[in-house]
Amino acid sequence: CPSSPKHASSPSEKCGVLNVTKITENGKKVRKNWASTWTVLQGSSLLFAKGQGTGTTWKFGGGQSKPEFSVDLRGGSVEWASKDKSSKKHVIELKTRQGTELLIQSEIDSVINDWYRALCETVNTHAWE
Ligand code: I3S
Repeated sequence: CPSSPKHASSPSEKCGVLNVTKITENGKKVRKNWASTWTVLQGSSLLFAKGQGTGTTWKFGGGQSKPEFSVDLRGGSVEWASKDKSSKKHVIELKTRQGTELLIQSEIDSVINDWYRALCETVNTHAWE
């Protein structure tokens, strides 16, 4: 991540639908399984829920709904994935301190650029405690 200047306007929370696959779990390589995934950045956590569609009224924490998967971004890294990681365009590679690696992708330039900025800012501002 390039060091990101702090802007008063930058979001600490962000959500949207992205294509996501895990590539490594606890340091072990796993098979790619791209899925369109409702993704929420909340503080230093990134939460994922599959199969929630694009509904905007749906929330985490509202009773029954729970994230299917979440990662802690503290101490992690964010970078643009190299070509050998995926043949797709606009892919972000996210590595967590716990040894999980994810690829995050959107066909839409502006969308993935916003996520890149937000994720970088998160790993830059939430140092490992
Ligand atoms: O890195 P890989 O192995 O080329 O990734 C592709 C495969 O995981 C493929 O699935 P199967 O090999 O299980 O059929 C996926 O469908 C592709 O999307 C993966 O490649 P991309 O380049 O799209 O990340």
